[in-house]
This record gives sequence, C-alpha cells and structure tokens, in this order.
Amino acid sequence: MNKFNISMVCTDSTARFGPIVFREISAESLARMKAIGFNGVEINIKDPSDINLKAFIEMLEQWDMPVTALGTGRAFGEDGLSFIDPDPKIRQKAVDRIKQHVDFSGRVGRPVVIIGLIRGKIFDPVSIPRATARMEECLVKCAEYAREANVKLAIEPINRYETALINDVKQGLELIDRLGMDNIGLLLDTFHMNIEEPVIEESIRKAGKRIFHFHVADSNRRAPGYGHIDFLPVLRELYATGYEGFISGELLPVPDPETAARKTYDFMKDIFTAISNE
Ligand code: LER
Ligand code: MN
Repeated sequence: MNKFNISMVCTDSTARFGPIVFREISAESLARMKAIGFNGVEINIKDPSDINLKAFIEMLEQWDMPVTALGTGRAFGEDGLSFIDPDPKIRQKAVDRIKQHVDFSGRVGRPVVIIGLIRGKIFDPVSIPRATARMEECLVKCAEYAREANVKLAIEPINRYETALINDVKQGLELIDRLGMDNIGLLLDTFHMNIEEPVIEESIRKAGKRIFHFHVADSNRRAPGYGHIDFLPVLRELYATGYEGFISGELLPVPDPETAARKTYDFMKDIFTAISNE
C-alpha cells in the first residue's frame, strides 16, 4: 500500500469560488495544514503572474509542502476566459493562461494543471458539437505546449449543473482517446461523481491509469463524513488502480475552516488505515 498523500486546495482572499477551505496563500495556511497532517497543497490561482514566484517557492520549501495540482477555473469565473468563447481572441487568451500555468508548474515541481471550467460553460444541446470542436482545438494547443515542458493536464468531469461539456468519466475517456495525447488524463472529483457516475467505483476502475489527480468532498460538498458517499469502496478502488498521487480536499469551509480541514484529514486517514490493514 502506498503512502497517505493528502492535500487541501488553497486560494487567495479574492477568489469567488466557494468550496475552498484555505483562502489565503500564506505561511500561516501552510502551517495550519501541516499541523493537521496534510503533506501537500493544491494551489488555485487566477493568474500565475500575480504570484511572487521566488517567495512562494521559499515558503513551500520552508514548510516542506509540495504543490499537488494547479487549479485554473478562476480564469473563467473571474476573467471570463474559456476554450469555447465565440471570440477567437478570448479562446487564445484562455490557451495563453493555461500556458502560464504550465510554466508555473515547471517552476514548482511539475504538478498537474487542471482543466475544469476554463473549458467553458454551455447548456444548449444544439451548440455542443461546435463548442466541443473549439474546446478540443484549445486543448490540443495546451497539451502540446505542456508536453514540451513535461507537464500533465488533468480534465475534470464536472456535473451537469455547471456545464454540459464532459460530465462523466466515460465522456472524459472518450475525449482523451480522440485527442490521443499521453499527457492528458483525468481529475476525478467525488462531489461530481456522486451526481454523474452510475457506479463510482466502476468508473474509477475504468479510468485506471488515466487518473492524474483526485478531489474529495462529500455528496453535499462538505468534508468527507458529513454526507452520504461511502468512501471506503471508493478509495479502495482508487488505490487498486495503482494511484499514488494526492487526495485533495476541495470542499466548503463549514461549519468552519479548521473543523472542515480536520474532519477531512481524520476521516480519510481512518479509511486509508482500514484499507492498509485489509
Ligand atoms: C473544480 O475543481 C470543480 O470541482 C468545479 O466544481 C469547478 O466549477
Ligand atoms: Mn473539483
């Protein structure tokens, strides 16, 4: 059995995206995570050029906290950049922003770069084929650039209430097959899977080695243990694929950030221990 690798998403105070516990990228946040037991940090930033890279790297080294993934959705949520925008200039800006994340990844240990809502929000079924073509064109540009930098991209299937583009593992795997690039895989998120997957464990098995990163939240997007997802078989299946990456908490800071973080760590650690002893 592998090591218990667990991280939490961390963003800055200007973020509009709700389900994040640590809302300041600071030594204090890293110290709080570390004290609970987390051994990595996932960073969600709008624009990598907002970050003082030298100070950031020093802080990570000081706390011995690797970056486990780079979230990119704020470029859509706050700057309106997406792979399916009708304006080709906006699509190019979205690709350029992902390239910046790839460069940033190259400086901080090559964590995966997440392709979440930057692919774009769409609900009208008639528009899906054209949107898919635009998304794929942008994805290929990003993946080619990332391949040169030895960085992986992780596409996250996102539930139908946020977009109609890539809702489940099946669609994610089909997309990856169509693009035929080795450095594109999946980020699976238990919150979305609980809504979209027929059987979560089966979908994890099918995704197998294509799982590049893993988000956890319970069915209500609270810390694991506060909802109805049965995490024991889910994690058992994840580890059975040979996954050695991080489990990363992306969830609501309720009832308060400290309790949500502790609950995530304690609950997942108990499950990891139970699986290790099987
Ligand atoms: C981001 O990782 C996520 O899970 C989505 O809900 C973003 O909209
Ligand atoms: Mn997620």
